Amino acid sequence: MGSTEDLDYPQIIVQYSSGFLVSKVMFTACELGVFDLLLESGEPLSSDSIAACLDTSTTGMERLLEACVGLKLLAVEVTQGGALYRNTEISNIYLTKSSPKSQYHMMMYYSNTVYLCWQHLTEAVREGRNQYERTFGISSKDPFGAMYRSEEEMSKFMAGQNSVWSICGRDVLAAFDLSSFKEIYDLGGGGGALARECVSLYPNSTVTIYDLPKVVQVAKEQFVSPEEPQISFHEGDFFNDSIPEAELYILSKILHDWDDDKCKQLLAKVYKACKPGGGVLLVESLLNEDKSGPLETQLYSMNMLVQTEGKERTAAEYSKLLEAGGFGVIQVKRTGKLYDAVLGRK
Ligand code: ASE
Repeated sequence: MGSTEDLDYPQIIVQYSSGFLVSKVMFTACELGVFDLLLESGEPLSSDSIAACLDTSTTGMERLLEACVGLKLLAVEVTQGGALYRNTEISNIYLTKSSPKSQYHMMMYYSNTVYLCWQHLTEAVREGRNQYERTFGISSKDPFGAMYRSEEEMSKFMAGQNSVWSICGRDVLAAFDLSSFKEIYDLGGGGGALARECVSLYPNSTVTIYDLPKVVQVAKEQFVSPEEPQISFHEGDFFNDSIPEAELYILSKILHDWDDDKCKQLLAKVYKACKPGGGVLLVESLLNEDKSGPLETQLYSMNMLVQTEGKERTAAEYSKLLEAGGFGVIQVKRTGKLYDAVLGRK
């Protein structure tokens, strides 16, 4: 590692310049099914046999595998017959499709949607708004109309969002003792992975996923089985339709999609619907109060610029929004992972 004082060889500039190359190598290996093949094969494979199984060029596959070794996503063993590749533990757990903690669908969403929007980051900064029109030729007036422009796109987004809860869901739900809340609504709960974590952690709770009718339809078809009796659905648009009474409302990665006015409007509506003694749980990635980090959250905030009408916020900013909506006794818990929890009480 070059120190920050080493101005003759600026290590961090070199590293940052190739950051997107790193992402693309990982996305491509996922998309081609390299990690799935190596998991299924149960033994190390040569680049030629991987290329043959996955129907790619040998020269391209060899280079992809070498780069994955450099990234520690694969391990190589050089034998007399040539190089043999196998998954590392981390790729077995997180990059294979079938693993319970798989981040595969998030990778695919980043690679095929987020990455395309980021081509127009410069314009997003100049204009201060999302880049759906430039990227996909569709109106960006309604960001979720654009994000859900086809059932396939919507399903990919839902699968991607679901995958993060397999690594962060427990922590955000255990940040506060929510066991006194029996009737819970997950507003914008999408594919239901957070709802599933919630009923597993709080066996006496029921969670209703409140989302747009077309989202609920796909959630029922692809993500939540009728054999999960503690999870049910409510079709609606939380800005324009009524919100039923409940004890706890979860707003997970919802406020970061919207500007302050829309957030206040939604929180006031949730406050009205909420039972006395009830509350609202915000699940968001919190910026430091001086906005000096965490880097991941700063980058997510840039992504909100490119894809939505929102931004990532500090705990104080979320507290202000909650207070404007009517909520009091606001508590903040940082989890040390990607997503944190803020609880407001009525
Ligand atoms: C949203 C979350 C995401 C809206 C659009 C999004 C994510 C990607 N695109 O509510 C997940 C968080 N990841 C990033 C890069 O922001």
